[in-house]
Amino acid sequence: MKYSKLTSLLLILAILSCNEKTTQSKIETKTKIAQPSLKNDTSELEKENTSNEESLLKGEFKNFEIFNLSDTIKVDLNGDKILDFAYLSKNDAKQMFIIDGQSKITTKIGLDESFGNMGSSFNWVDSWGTTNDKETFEIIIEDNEIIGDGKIELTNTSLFVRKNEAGGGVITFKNGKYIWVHQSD
Ligand SMILES: [Ca+2]
Repeated sequence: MKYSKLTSLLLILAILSCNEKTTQSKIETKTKIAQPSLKNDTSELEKENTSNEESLLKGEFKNFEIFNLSDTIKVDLNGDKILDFAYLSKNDAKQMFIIDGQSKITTKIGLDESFGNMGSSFNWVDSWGTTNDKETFEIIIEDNEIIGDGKIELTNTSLFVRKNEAGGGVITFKNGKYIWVHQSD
């Protein structure tokens, strides 16, 4: 009698422990969650930014080409039919230089008085490129106030610089030097 009670007790304990194991293994089962790929999203975003930039510029230029800030732009800027090289320095100051294709002389851009305080550094520039438009608009600022606007004739292929949603300007070769045409409020 005593023996049989003990057997029953052991049997009950064995069943209980078995049940516990089953529950535990259910909890331990892990579900794998698929990681969404971010790569496609990023390239879509870049595409969107570029097309936004393009559509904004379409309102300002008839003919233009956007370049990367790290690109050297090879185009004749002074009208002598020899390609010149324009680039932005890689350091934080982002200064602009143009190497004349014929004389190989490097000119630092931004020193002419037409640049005001826009030319000492171009680190504010988000995009730049070239335009072949024959004329462009100019916003005339005096003492930080807009006093008018007008049209400026462009005799050569010119560079433009832009800050997102803030405007910028055009750099064009006129009367023997590179000048600034202001296109921002
Ligand atoms: Ca040239």
